[in-house]
Amino acid sequence: MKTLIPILGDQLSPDLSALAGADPADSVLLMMEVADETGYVRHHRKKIVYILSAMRHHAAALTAAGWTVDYVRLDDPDAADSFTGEIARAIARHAPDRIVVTEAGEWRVAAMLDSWETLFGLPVDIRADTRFVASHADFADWARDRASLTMEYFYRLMRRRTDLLMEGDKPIGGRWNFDKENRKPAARDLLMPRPHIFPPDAITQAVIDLVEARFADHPGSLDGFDYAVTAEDAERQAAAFFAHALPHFGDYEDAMLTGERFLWHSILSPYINSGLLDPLDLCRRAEAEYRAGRAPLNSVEGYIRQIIGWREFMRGIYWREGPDYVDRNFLDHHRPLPGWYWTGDTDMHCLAEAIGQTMETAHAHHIQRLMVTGNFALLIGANPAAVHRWYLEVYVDAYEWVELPNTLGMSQFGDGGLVGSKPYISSGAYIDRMSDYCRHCRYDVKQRIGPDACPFNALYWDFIARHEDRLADNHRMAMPYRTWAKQSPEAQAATRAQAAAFLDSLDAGGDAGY
Ligand code: FAD
Ligand code: DLZ
Ligand code: SF4
Repeated sequence: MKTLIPILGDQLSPDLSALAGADPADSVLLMMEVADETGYVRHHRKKIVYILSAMRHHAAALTAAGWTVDYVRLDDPDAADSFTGEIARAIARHAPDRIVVTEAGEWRVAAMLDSWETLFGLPVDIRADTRFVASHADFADWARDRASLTMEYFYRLMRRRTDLLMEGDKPIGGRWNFDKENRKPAARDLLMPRPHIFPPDAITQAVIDLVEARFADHPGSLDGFDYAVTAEDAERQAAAFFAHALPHFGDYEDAMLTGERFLWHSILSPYINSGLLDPLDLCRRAEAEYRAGRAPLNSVEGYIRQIIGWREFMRGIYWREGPDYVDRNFLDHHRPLPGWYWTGDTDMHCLAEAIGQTMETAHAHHIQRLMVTGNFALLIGANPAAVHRWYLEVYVDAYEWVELPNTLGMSQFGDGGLVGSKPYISSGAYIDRMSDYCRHCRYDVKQRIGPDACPFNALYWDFIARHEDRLADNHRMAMPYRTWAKQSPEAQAATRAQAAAFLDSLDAGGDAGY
């Protein structure tokens, strides 16, 4: 029976479920570069280069392994614009008896896969994506009848299921979570780990040329592309992470430093999300580092929690909440993002750093995403759908299933507390504690009022005051509401006037309006 096996751009794994049991002699693997995928948002140009180059390298690896791969390039003159259009063309070329495909990573593409059986009159076997620990049904079972969905409890289930960092039924070290130990600011250190640099080979260079010619209107620099685009190179970065960065991963997970883009992070998310690396394998290797005494428990537990906890939890939320999750806007926020979110051209040093590096590299680490760009967007009342589109555009690791719950849920509180139990907001004091940004900034983080005051300060209290109706009952917000209530009416009015002037200036196109 001749089988057509489409492999989507985030399915670059040798042990993909669609390939299980397939006979290379009787199967055609179809990989498609299509305009719908490169254009459904204005992806950062490095993100497009990474995905298309990784796809081309993966096709070569599959061919070398004995598969027949039919690869459609974006500049193929007969190319269709969509996955469905390419399937129609491939059916005409290969006359398959059936299609076998691994389920898509997002609602938009899942709907396409669901339409193929009727559209083409062929059996279509859509298989579960076995690269995740929890299936959709597992998450639904866990979530059913719970009053609230707390990641920590889901994480414990994942620990038990994978047996990671377990001693029988008990967590190693007597606790499930060592996050309290993981909030240290970092000092600059000449021995800090540096991620590997993978200069473009001929395949990547051809993609860079293509992207330069076709995507001039997309954001992001193409200069200095140095991501891994093969499983072997991604593995080199993983090995470097375990050897040099994992031991301090926990301590400095939330730290930020001017000019230091990577700190002790793994920089593996693009490779995990597109399939070049296996997340569970990485977790087992992290555990082995702990058991061999080469990495402390707070680091290893923290790393494993991000993957089998947060990553799996976000996917569960995405599929459970449905395609209209994207429309939620609990706080009724409607402001557009300032234009400088695409340039980093602002006097606020923390934002200039996070956005500048994002435009240059298509990467920023978690706390920059959450407590700098996300925090600011939330404080100014940016439309969560617009914030979501920005994150989906600019990060090399961004696919809707993981980006949307992180952005709309965790960062923008758009779901009213499903992912996070309170809004992730802070004044400048948090950024000052966790970074050296404020020392390099033209604003004074200690001031709330006046021309030199850090904008985060007045915006923070203005947010608190603005949302009293919606948030005052949240017991995790009790402290800021008590503190706000203790301030004199004059102080409150001055703070709100300061915030209003800033927001007016933002709406007028500036970043500070004093
Ligand atoms: P590390 O700090 O080394 O963490 C280890 C791994 O844990 C990561 O590689 C990643 O696979 C996983 N991880 C960590 N935190 C999360 C999380 N919150 N959700 C899911 N996985 C997590 N991550 C994405 O992979 N794609 C996204 O589109 C994405 N969008 C985000 C948007 C916002 C607003 C926020 C706050 C976070 C987002 N994240 C996203 C999560 C996180 O920021 C990135 O996974 C991380 O920065 C990737 O860098 P790293 O590989 O060096 O991670
Ligand atoms: C993100 C992306 C881009 C930019 N381009 C392609 C592409 O040309 N071909 C492809 O197969 N996949 C691409 N992708 C990734 C897909 O959007 C991803 O596989 C879906 O989001 C999965 O649901
Ligand atoms: Fe950011 Fe305020 Fe610090 Fe400047 S002073 S870096 S704006 S937090």
